[in-house]
Amino acid sequence: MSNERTYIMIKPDGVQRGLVAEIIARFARKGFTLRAMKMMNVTKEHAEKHYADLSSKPFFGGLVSYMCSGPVVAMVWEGKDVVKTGRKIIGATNPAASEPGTIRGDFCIEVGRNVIHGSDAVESANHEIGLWFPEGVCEYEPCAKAWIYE
Ligand code: DAT
Ligand code: MG
Repeated sequence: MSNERTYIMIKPDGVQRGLVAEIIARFARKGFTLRAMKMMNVTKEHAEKHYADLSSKPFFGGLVSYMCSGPVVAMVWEGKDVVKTGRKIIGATNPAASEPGTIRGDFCIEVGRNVIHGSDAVESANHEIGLWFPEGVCEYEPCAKAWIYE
């Protein structure tokens, strides 16, 4: 299914460190379609909702305040297997274990400053897209589709 969608977010450290263009380029040049993008400050309540499944973790408070420490860039990307492939492009949660060539492997060092979020499953992607883009995404026909998919 080439219209699978995932929620990708450049975290405050990624924005502050000037990685926005680099990260967008990695998804775009792969052939994925950008369906929505906005820069925004995140409220504590919204960050807590996004990471609700981690609320019992000892790092939850630090994670929420990190997510609220500066603007993020929220995006929806679309394409065949984009959830799974997006996670590969991003790399392992802990940058110490992320392979070189992945975003986390190339651009960060610590798990609490790992520059980017990507949905971990199609169901969580749909949930996160609804949470971050209640206004919906941009529907348009990407002109390069026939050059990317056979
Ligand atoms: P991912 O972001 O790879 O989906 P996750 O959903 O397990 O990872 O955790 C969400 C974020 O929480 C992660 O990007 C960074 C932070 N985090 C996870 N495990 C952590 C840990 N052991 N210590 C500190 N922060 C952690
Ligand atoms: Mg996760």
